[in-house]
Amino acid sequence: MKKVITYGTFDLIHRGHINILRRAKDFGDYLIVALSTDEFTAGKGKQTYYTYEERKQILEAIKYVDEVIPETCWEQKIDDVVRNQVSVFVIGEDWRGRFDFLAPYCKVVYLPRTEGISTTQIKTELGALASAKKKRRGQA
Ligand code: C2G
Repeated sequence: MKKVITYGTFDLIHRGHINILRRAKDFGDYLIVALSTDEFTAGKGKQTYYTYEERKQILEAIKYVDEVIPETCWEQKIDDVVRNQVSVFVIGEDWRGRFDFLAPYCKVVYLPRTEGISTTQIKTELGALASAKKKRRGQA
């Protein structure tokens, strides 16, 4: 069994996430997603909409995902790769070069991001929608 691993926050799942999960799975036949815990995400300066448990439940419902494990720190990747006998590490090219230290342990792949979509963009646009609605109510 050829195992693949990827890491991320995966908040407010969108087509960019689905694209990288599908393409990561194509490198093997078992995909592990190391999902950033709420604490680790806060350390990345991000505030998630969904909790770790909610984000885990959503990921586990995606057909490309075989297993979800917690990402609690930056230093766990080599251990994750070795312990799970992972063949391929996949992540978006916004991280290009950052994880080359994994090369002695597994293939390291940086994939193009999906343009035009991000969790930040979704939050911003939903916020604008909510404000516009509130304003209309105030004028009604
Ligand atoms: N992604 C993508 N296209 C987008 C948005 C995200 O391909 N439009 C990819 C990212 O490149 C990443 C994955 O989706 O590979 C998850 O993205 P995030 O949830 O933003 O994760 P990130 O904050 O990059 O965390 O240790 C690594 C970190 O945990 C990665």
